[in-house]
Amino acid sequence: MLLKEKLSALIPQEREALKEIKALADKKVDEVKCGQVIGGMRGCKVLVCDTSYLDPYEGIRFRGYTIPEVQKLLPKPGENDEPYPLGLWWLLLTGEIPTKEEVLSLEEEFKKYAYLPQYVIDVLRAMPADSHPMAMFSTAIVAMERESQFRKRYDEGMTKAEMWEPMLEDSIRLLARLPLIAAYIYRRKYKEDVHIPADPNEDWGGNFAHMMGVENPEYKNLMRLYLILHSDHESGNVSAHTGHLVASALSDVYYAISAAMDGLAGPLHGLANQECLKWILNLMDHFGGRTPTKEEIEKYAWDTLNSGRVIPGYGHAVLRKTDPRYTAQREFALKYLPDDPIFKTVSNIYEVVPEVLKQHGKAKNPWPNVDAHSGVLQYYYGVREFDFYTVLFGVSRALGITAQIIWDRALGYPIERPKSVTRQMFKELAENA
Ligand code: CMX
Repeated sequence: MLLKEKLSALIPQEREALKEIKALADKKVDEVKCGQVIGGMRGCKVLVCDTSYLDPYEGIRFRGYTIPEVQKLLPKPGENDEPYPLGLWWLLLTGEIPTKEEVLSLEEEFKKYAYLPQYVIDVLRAMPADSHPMAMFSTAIVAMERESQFRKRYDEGMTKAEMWEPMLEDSIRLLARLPLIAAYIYRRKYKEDVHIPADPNEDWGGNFAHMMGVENPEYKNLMRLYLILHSDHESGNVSAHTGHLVASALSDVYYAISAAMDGLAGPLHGLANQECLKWILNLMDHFGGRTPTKEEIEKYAWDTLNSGRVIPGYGHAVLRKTDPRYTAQREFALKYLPDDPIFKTVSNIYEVVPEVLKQHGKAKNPWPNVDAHSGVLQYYYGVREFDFYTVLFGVSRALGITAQIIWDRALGYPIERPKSVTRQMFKELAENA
């Protein structure tokens, strides 16, 4: 496999490079303030992640490339299409923009594992009809743990240096199936349990759109874009950090990604896309289904804040400007659905809410994040079941987390184990500092 060959060549160099950092073991890299610990470790530099970096004012760079650069440089199925999401996975893993041939080799490798075993279907069907799609998604993933090559090789006594190989194998097998699992959940829950077989001629991203049942080339493009945008956001966010933490105990990819999905399912993280479209549609309903004026949006936003709720899709723990993932989706909307009334509402909200949040004076970042725009695009193409939206996010996020944890094993990072002290000890530490 071309990707494995590339990684086999890269890993020894990167292990050597890590030795230089290990030699600096006693050097200070950060000072941690009391407020940071009590405040969810905000801003503490305690994680290392090479797949992407999130600059507060510039937004995400995947291996140094901005979103517009990635859109321009990664190979595409056709001239006017968005890139292959698996090209991004190659980039995250290797740091290099792949050739089309390299991406197509990965597409072929994925196709070998792109089937849904009957036992996974049975597990999903056994879950009560009102189970949340994210609970179903996470359950299906962990159910497949029995197939882990990593666990098998661990039981056979593989060395630490070999661990990245079965991690890569498991990741490919899992990622190959995620769109099938997600589409199965979608069609079981919302489309009368009628399922659409994979199309062997489609790429990983296009096939996902096809199996969801939206036969529209624009939606396939949207899906490719979506899968790229939501993939990686360095490693401190809840889902990526959970994946890293769980995998640090040498739990395999199935355990790590299932746990990561449980974190993504929280309304302050990935579930915000579901909450956000709900907020927008409630806002429109409140004004008789029409696009509300900016004054009306302002009042509605204040009502939300005054009732003690957050405005979903706005704010971020790291970002301090409009999320470039929001901007990329806005550009897609301007191209394909400029006159859609919900998109117009999203645009008006963008002109009003940052000012409201500034006046409100609490949120450190009044600007929109990725979740403020993703729902309207799905809704436009007919995917209108909000509680499914986080599953779409999850399929994409698994690209980033698997890339991160394959490298965790390649570099032999240890089990994560920070120190906790009692609240009293912590107070004394701060008082005596
Ligand atoms: N609406 C109202 N209040 C907000 C707010 C928003 N959109 N964003 C932040 N605040 C509030 C916080 O709740 C906090 O209030 P308290 O002091 O009463 O607890 C205060 O402003 C300070 O928060 P912060 O330091 O600016 O933000 P945090 O790093 O604590 O939280 C986030 C970041 C994303 C959880 C928060 O902005 C939020 O709840 N946003 C809405 C939900 C959302 O869009 N989440 C998706 C994020 C992207 C993703 O992970 O998918």
